[in-house]
Amino acid sequence: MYVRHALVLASAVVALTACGASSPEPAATTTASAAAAASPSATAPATGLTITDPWVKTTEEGMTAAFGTLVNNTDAAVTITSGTSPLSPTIELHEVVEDGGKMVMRPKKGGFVVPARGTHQLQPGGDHIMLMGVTEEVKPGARIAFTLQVQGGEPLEFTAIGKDFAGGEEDYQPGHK
Ligand SMILES: [Cu+2]
Repeated sequence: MYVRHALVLASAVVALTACGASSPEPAATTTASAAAAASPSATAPATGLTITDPWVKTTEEGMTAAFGTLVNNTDAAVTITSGTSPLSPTIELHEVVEDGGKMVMRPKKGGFVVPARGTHQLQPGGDHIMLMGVTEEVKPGARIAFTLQVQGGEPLEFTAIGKDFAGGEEDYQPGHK
């Protein structure tokens, strides 16, 4: 299970680096960090903000979420205030918090803050980009465009890859069970 998970992530990075290649090469010899460093398509030079391994949980319709690791290469904190994607007319920046003994998700006040020279994880069970009204099925390997608005900086544009996330339904949207 772990091995398969790692391979899927590595394939996503290769797909980004290849910039449109229809069939990603096996990624066994490519480390995630090396691929990310060589991936200008995921970089917003004006802010020095990048995202590594961006992915979207596969779904037929309705709600899903996007994840990845935001990386701030500058000496100042960067705040992401909103996001857009052709996949969903409504997108929110969510966090998962404990409320009365159960975990619920809600819009994150102030957005996502990526510390100077630091990272901010978007992952199942934690902060995530919430797609509220998915308009078409997301299949494994799908390429979904996103734009994140950055306070006082250029938007970050990237392509997230559709990925199955088995057994994580309750973790990823705990408030909707
Ligand atoms: Cu959510």
